[in-house]
Amino acid sequence: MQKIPTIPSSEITPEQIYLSRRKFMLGIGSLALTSAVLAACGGAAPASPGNEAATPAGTPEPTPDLRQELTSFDSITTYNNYYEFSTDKAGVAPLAANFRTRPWTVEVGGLVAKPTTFGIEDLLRQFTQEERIYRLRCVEAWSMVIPWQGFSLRKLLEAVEPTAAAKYVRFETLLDPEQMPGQKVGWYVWPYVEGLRLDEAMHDLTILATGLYGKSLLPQNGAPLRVVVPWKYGFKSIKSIVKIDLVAEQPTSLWMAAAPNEYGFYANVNPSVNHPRWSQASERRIGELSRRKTLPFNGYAEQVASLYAGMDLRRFY
Ligand SMILES: Nc1nc2c(c(=O)[nH]1)N[C@H]1C(S)=C(S)[C@@H](COP(=O)(O)O)O[C@H]1N2
Ligand SMILES: [Mo]
Repeated sequence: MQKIPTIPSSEITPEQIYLSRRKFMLGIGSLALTSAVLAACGGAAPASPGNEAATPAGTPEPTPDLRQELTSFDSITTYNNYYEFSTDKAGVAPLAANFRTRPWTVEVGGLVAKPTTFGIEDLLRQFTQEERIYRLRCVEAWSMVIPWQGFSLRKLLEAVEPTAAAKYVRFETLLDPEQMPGQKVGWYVWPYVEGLRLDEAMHDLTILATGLYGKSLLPQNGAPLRVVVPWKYGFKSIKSIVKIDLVAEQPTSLWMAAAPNEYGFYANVNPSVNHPRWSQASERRIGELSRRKTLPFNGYAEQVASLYAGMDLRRFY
């Protein structure tokens, strides 16, 4: 009898499992998934297997399909910036391995009509989880392409009904030095804080991520819930969030407090505004040999440039 060659399950990568499941979902016509990919790819129909009919002949070239550029699961989960655990990228995952992500609550309040504390299970149940494949560009000039799952931050904010006085959103990471040894180091003002202008927070590209590559987030990537703002430097995408407040004044982030001349509030990816200590014109894509040119707004200019119309982006960096 002929032996059918099979791949031992230990050799199947998370990427292969993710891609085969995704193909299946496209086959059955998952609407949420398809529209999420459209949003993440700039509005043009992606050329994906089983979906060729979506691009009729004669229409302009579709936006490059980021699915072709996915960074490996291994790199995404072992090369991390998460100063609460370590300033050494390879040291984060081992130190975060036993981080407790259940039970977990997120308190959403401030200038809202309906302040609410959500359990993480409520968020997963109440808001449809979509796939979003985004570039991530760190201010340190390296980048990745990550297939997140999550939901638009806008949906959560709408649920609590911001008042007319709300102009900004302020986010806070868990404060727990027993679990997060980096918080015992006095260089930074803990907890990690980040902020967005309300219209940035309400933009469809801004998500709360709960997973990547079809699996729940691992602690090193900000489990159980983190922000992802793909057109801004990675430090804006705050991890392991416990508090979200609608506020009237521009919040001061951890990085603004630490080095105000180096890290501004906006932090939009901008190849023509250099960091005081290095160029931002190009980047090292993790897993690739040659450098790539950095794109204005990290490749999302078409969707977000209008948010900054009339602003001097050299001054508001
Ligand atoms: N709470 C918290 N969030 C954080 C950070 C951090 O140190 N603490 N690092 C930021 C930086 S600099 C980057 S580049 C991204 C990295 O996300 P990743 O490790 O999931 O790729 O997380 C951001 N969010
Ligand atoms: Mo970063």
